[in-house]
Amino acid sequence: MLSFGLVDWKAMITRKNMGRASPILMVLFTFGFAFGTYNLVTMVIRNRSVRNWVSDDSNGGVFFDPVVEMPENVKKLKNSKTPYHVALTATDAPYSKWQCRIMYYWYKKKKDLPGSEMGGFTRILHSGNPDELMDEIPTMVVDPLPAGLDRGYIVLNRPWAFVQWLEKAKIDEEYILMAEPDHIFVRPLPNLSHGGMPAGYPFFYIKPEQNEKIIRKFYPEENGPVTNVDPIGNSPVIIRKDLLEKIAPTWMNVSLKMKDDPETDKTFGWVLEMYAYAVASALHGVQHILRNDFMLQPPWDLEVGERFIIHYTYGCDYNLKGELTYGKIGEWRFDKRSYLRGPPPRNLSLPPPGVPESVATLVKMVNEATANIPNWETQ
Ligand SMILES: *[C@@H]1O[C@H](CO)[C@@H](O)[C@H](O)[C@H]1NC(C)=O
Ligand SMILES: *[C@@H]1O[C@H](CO)[C@@H](O)[C@H](O)[C@H]1NC(C)=O
Ligand SMILES: CC(=O)N[C@H]1CO[C@H](CO)[C@@H](O)[C@@H]1O
Repeated sequence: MLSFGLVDWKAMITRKNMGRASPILMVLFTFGFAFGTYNLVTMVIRNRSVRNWVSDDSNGGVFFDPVVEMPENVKKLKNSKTPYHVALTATDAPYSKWQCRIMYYWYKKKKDLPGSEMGGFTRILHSGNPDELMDEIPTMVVDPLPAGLDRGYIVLNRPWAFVQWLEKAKIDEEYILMAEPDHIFVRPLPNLSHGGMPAGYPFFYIKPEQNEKIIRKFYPEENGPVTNVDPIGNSPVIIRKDLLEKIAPTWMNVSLKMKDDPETDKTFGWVLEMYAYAVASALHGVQHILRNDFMLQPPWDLEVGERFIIHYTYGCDYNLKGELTYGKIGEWRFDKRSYLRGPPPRNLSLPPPGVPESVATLVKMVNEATANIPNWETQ
């Protein structure tokens, strides 16, 4: 047991108590294995368990975290949570404001529940000027891109907003969650990242492999296979701050270059800035743990289940029989785009019977927030 000549790490993933046979007090040993471009993994054997230990990334690389349990002393560390800062990029448009207010309401409600590793909260307001919500939501004002640079594609301001915030703000937490106004915390969200490996949500429409020709313009072959580019956007992502500090300026450059290239602009359209983040992180050798349970997207996901965030980007249209009429205005509907100029009214009607639980939960959560936020309809 002591002398692992060749360690089968795959077996370790599934076997938690490999050390049971030998009552060793404490043996530390280190070994490395080549796993693509992954770094060394250091293992700790303590008493009856073989466990993984630290995966540290000082070179911007990616780690693998093969084993399940941790020794007692590390468990204590783990129990002392690793909070992340919630960073919400936003504008001062009415449409952005009401979503931020609901978002922040649910952050406050879930923050201190068991399982949550949420730390502080900042709305990064990238319109350049304070707005009426400064007292309601912790906010830092940053500059928008110089006039004309975003070419009407407002989300190009996001990477620039992160660059400025990371430079200017004093952030207590070591990790950051990049969030968006149309996110509702439906369950307390733990820190899903693992050391140097951030966690992201795989979007079905982000397909680097199917866009190899375009990706290669920004991620040349010498960097590695196109599969290194994750099928994600910048949000939601939980990432270590020092990694985001490296990625954010590249993300900004890549998004501007992509916008400048007509073929890329046309092909990627409104998801261009998501691809830009995926490419920028790959350029820094950072890959993400892909967590399907990070979010749910009504009406496509029918139940909340074990997921953490409701992302209400899609319109929910149903007839009174509870049948989805996607793309066609429903007899009952909830669509954030119905409220471009101001907040939805309080107490929206609940969906008819037969509509999925995810949609009903979304509307109930919107209603709860709007009922409890003072001066809801005046902002
Ligand atoms: C971004 O682009 C500018 C201008 O081309 C360049 O000076 C800068 O070094 C680039 N930064 C990064 C991080 O790529
Ligand atoms: C909300 O609307 C329903 C009808 O859709 C009504 O029965 C209920 O009293 C309203 N609740 C509040 C708090 O206004
Ligand atoms: C619940 C959970 O996975 N928490 C993680 C938060 O971040 C730390 C640091 O990477 C991890 O070790 C925890 O496992």
